[in-house]
Amino acid sequence: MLTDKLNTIANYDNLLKAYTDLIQLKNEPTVNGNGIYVRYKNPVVTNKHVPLHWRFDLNPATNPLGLERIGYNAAFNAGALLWNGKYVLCLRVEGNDRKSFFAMAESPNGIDQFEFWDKPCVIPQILGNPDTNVYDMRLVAHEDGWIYGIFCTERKDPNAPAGDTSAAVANAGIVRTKDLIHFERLPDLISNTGQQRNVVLHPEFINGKYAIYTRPQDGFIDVGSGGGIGLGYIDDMLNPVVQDEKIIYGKNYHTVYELKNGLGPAPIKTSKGWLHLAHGVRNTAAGLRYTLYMFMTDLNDISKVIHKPAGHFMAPENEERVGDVSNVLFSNGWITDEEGTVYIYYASSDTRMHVAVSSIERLVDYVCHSPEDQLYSYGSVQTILELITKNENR
Ligand code: M1P
Repeated sequence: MLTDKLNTIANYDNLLKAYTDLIQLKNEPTVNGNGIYVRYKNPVVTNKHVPLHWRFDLNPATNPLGLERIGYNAAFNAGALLWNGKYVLCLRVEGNDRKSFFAMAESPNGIDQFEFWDKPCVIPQILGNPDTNVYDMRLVAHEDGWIYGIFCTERKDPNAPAGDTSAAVANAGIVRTKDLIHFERLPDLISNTGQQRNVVLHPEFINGKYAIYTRPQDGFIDVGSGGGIGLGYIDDMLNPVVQDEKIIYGKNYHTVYELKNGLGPAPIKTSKGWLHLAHGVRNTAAGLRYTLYMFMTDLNDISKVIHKPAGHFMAPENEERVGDVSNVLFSNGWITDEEGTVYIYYASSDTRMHVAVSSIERLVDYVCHSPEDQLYSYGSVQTILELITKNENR
């Protein structure tokens, strides 16, 4: 049979060549007129980057037809860290079985040649309360000396009515590590709200406490009366009770974060303030639309938003618009290096990872000098007229 010929284990040589070619593929910047960032052409990690030894039984005796034994649907929503001189992503890899898990991939330059480490991450389980699904890791090198990983842990809703096999509860799972290989599981976040997603640890102590950004929500998808980006404080990460949780950046009518929002990676400290990247969600006739937006908080009061440019910073473009959950950009990882270059890792449509490159200087300029949303069309026109007048008088 033709299929037998195609699927023999000899086919492995072809697969290996395709895989090696993919890993070695050079990336290149695309042309972008906004001056704020440059997108790179190729996705940096996809499900095709998953190593062959995670997919195939390579023993011809037990896999004479050379069939793929485990399939992978997507690789997206990665946390990021500069680690031992390498650009490391902690990816959400989703198997064909729909379960997500974490796996590290590293690149020598941050823009291409990302290769998965030999094995996926093993996240210890909480006794008697296993995670059904885990995703969206935020990696933070905290000033206490640990690297924390905060991720979403999802479990079936124990109060779901009989026959409802979809209702779930989301909360923040927490691990810490010194080497990105061995993880210590800490208790899940303890907060007053029903559910939490998009929880991020601030990298520095604030008045001797851990500061944590939250996203309280009433339901699994709908934030309901909750929502917004919250900020609270934790005394001890071994007993992570959130105190004084307050919304610092709420959802707002007729903005790109009208329906819900959530913080992306941990903020970057600059001389002007803390730079934040977040996602905002609005509803459309075609479903939810996720875009990325930025804001800045005060160096002396991290609960105070001091700059918030109007609208999205990045929105899905071209192929980015299509995937498992279309019309979505999501980011939970960025890296800044000693030169002040910023590598913004973002996923498109819950399917693949990309990179856009900017600098602290450009991002601070963008956040501090782009006009704010006036929240009505007349106000937008006034903002445009101000710029036109300024240009006429220059
Ligand atoms: O499908 C889009 C995103 O939806 C969720 O994000 P949020 O809680 O802000 O709606 C997450 O499941 C995220 O992983 C996903 O990319």
